[in-house]
Amino acid sequence: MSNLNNNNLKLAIQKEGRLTDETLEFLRNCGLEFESSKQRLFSSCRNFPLEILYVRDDDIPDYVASGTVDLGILGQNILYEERPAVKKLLNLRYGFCSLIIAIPKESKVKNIKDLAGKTIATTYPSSVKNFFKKNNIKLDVVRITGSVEITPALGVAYAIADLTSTGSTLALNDLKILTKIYDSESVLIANKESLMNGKKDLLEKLMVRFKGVLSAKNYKYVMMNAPQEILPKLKKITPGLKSPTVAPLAKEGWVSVQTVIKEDVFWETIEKLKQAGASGILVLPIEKIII
Ligand code: PRT
Ligand code: ZN
Repeated sequence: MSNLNNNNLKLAIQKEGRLTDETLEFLRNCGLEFESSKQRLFSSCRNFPLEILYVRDDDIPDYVASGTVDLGILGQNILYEERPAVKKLLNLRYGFCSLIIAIPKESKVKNIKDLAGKTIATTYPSSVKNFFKKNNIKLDVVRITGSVEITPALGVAYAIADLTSTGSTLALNDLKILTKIYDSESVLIANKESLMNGKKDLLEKLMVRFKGVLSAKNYKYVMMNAPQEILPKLKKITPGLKSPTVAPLAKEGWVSVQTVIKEDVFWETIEKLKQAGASGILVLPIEKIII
């Protein structure tokens, strides 16, 4: 790592795993240009003073906490499990999964209380111990590093606590979900010192890019035609981010309106706009929103 420039920001990401592709895509969407290949230990961005280090996800909390790097991207599940002394800056809206407790399909267990005295296998022992402690249930937690889902069939454990996203691994192993411990997604974390010292300005610049791409995901750009007299109604239907741009149309008494709609209320808002009298509605994706 002797080639790293110490004045640059350093970001650790997963070298090869579930979060790698989406993390690289997110960074590129943020306008960062860099080479990435499976052989690399790190790469320098061509257009931003940032070095990207490729490491195992389990090492990211230590690298960030110790200041070896300023920033890291990893699953929130690892933060919940290890509780490193780092600051979470952003949720990145990918890598969604949940830590759940699962039991054999044919099990009669209905409630977590019924697990008292039994054995549960997991890669997340702290999270699991905390969960049962909070619920005042005593049981044995066995730490397993891989293929937790086969432990009930092997007789190693009665139940498991594991991450799941699609649920297909559970189904394949004849397991069913009893309850959820927490939801997780990919997050950006920072070293606490880096937030305060000379790198603060650089970090703020990078955050503008990150937040710009993240907020763009939540909005759509909409263009429509409408009779001028319904403008006040349209403004009420699409409150928010930016006041609408209104331009006259060749057709007498009609205007073109451009505005931004939040993704989570998108379809209901479009319905309301149509009912109010808007027509020719065009929807465009937004690449970035810089506020
Ligand atoms: O080599 P390295 O140590 O870097 O990687 P790793 O093998 O420890 O981690 P990796 O690449 O498997 O996961 C990285 C991160 O992806 C995790 O920390 C989570 O934040 C996130 N993530 C999202 C998941 C899943 N979804 C997921 N489904 N991590 C693991 N799984 C596993 C789960 O453990 C189970 O074995 O996938 C299986 C279940 O998946 P479904 O789709 O069948 O439910
Ligand atoms: Zn790992």
